[in-house]
Amino acid sequence: HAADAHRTDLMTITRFVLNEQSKHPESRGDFTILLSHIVLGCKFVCSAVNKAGLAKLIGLAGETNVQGEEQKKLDVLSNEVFIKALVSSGRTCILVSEEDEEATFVEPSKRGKYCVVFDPLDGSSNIDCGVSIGTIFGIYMIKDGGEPELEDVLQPGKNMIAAGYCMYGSSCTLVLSAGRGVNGFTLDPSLGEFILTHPDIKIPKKGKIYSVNEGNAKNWDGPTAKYVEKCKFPKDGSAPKSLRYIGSMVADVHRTLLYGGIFLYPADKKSPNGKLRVLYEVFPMSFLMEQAGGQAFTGKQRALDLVPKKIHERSPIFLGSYDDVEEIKALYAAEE
Ligand code: AHM
Ligand code: MG
Repeated sequence: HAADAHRTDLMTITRFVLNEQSKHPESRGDFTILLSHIVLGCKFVCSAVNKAGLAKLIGLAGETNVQGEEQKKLDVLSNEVFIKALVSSGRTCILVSEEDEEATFVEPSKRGKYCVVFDPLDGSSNIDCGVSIGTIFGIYMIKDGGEPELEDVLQPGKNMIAAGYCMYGSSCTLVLSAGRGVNGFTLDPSLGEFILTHPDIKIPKKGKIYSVNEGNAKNWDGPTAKYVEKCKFPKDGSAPKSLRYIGSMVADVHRTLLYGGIFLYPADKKSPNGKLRVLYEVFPMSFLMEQAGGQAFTGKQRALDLVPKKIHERSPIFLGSYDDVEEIKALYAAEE
């Protein structure tokens, strides 16, 4: 009976990815191994995030940890865990992390063919008040042959072979695309396994929510200002949109993916390239949006067509439901 099968025939993320990979005879399980190391990093961060408040209480009670050193900050700790997990997978050659100025080139004996770009703990302003935060990652394949070079990670987002995020929220949710749709998995803490809970996610064609830091409105450009005005005072007889803004990209994008609508971090006079980073924020989320049937636009072009020149480059971004992004594209087209 279907419900029983559901409870006893568990589709873990590893099983899911193995199934997918088995459709490709050339695959040797490398991607599955890489992913299991990313998943390990996510589980570690999830457990650290859940204990963060507690650790502080222990600190206040006057205790120090074993080495007597100060608690490492959660974002620094998360970065170390991901770097070590990725290097030890033996499947990576270049790592780019938001936390590290320079890219990490994996030593030859531990090298594999994948390049991983990631933000180990995004939304750090939300850590101390217990609001959702997340990890974002994107995966490229090294270009043919030769030594790994920075060029290998300065590829347009459309060349990514996979992307995803893990949200540390009321539950721990991992959303992944390897280029054949988007699937969501929820961590079952009693099993320590991510179980498929959101198969084949499709974003609604149009949404009722817009998500932006309106505190920057004074410095917006024309099309962004016009768009947000339209959300609040629609002239076509439709209902105004609701505003939701968490200030954690993973949480804002996750809601947008499931409920529809638009998330924007536009350019403004103070930050002409917006705030979010191309490689490990804009690209992975744009990849997921397109795979779910939505769109991602920079104000000038399709986000995944962008070719980054520097690893920590930023770009404005508008992403979400297909029809909602069409509207902002039309406003930018009208400017030209
Ligand atoms: P961070 O990498 O320093 O955490 O900044 C990225 C975060 C995103 O999660 C979020 O979308 C954005 O910054 C919010 O920025 P703002 O506080 O300017 O609205
Ligand atoms: Mg970030």
